[in-house]
Amino acid sequence: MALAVRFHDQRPEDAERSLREEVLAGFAGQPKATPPKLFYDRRGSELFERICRQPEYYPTRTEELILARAAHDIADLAGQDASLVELGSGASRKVRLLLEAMQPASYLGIDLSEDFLRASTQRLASDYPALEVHAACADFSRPLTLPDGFDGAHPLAFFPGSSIGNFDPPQALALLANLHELLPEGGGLLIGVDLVKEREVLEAAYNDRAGVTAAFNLNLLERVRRELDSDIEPHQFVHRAFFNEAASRIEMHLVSPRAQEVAIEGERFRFTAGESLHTENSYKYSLEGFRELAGRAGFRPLTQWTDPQALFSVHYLQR
Ligand code: AVI
Repeated sequence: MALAVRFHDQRPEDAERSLREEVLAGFAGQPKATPPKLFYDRRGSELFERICRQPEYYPTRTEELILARAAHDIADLAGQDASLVELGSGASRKVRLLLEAMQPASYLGIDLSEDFLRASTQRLASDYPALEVHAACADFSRPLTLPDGFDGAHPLAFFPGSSIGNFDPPQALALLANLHELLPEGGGLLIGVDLVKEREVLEAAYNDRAGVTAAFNLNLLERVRRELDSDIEPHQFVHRAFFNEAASRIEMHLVSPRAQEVAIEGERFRFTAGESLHTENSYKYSLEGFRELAGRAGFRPLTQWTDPQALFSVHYLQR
């Protein structure tokens, strides 16, 4: 019989700007842009899971392959008494690879989405009855503290999926510095980072043939229509994703092919023909570029693993 999940509420006071505030500010901006976290309502999270299974979207399966091969080396680096702290998720096969190799006594999942966090940690608790499972509802891009028991025993923080890529470089540096602050001396950060590669491979990953990434992008406008008072017509916009080489990032946009005006919560926004709403950046790093960023945040890059085609990387950074 699994122990109950121990729940820690560390939500910041001003928790989240509402969808309404984010959307109104984003559509009023010049250029128009919204933060990628707005993708992830229930439908958006389901579409993201489907993106991860598309043949063109190499990051998920490649990171899994790397972790499957490196799991025992990772367990050795983390040491016998390591605990595991996962930033986000808890639902993936990836964390199970680590739990099985490391056999930690305790696991802590940190996520801002309470429903998701409760469901995923509960599943881990029933699948690993010997594991002490904790869940912290918190925003790990803000300062936070580890619950008792995690600060002493050399925690290994796990931040998979190249989620770091959705932060602009200054924000990515601040996030890494925050994680450095969170970990005690001797703790580690295991982080998945997508790599720069040929444009064709990158662009195909964000323009899958089944149209799942397009549906994921357009779901943002469906959300605006469902959850806010708006006459916006998602089918009047088209998905566009391309590699901006100078900035080393995939950009996702929703383009208005024609001039149009939309109303949201009583405000009107005009799109000229060809104008877009910029919905996401996904930064791609070189191995050296990422190590340098980690070093600036105070980490010591110990080792990193890639797949044979060098599509993706997993870095072990030491506090
Ligand atoms: C979650 N994040 C790392 C994904 C990425 O690749 O930037 C989100 C995504 N956007 C489109 N496809 C996947």
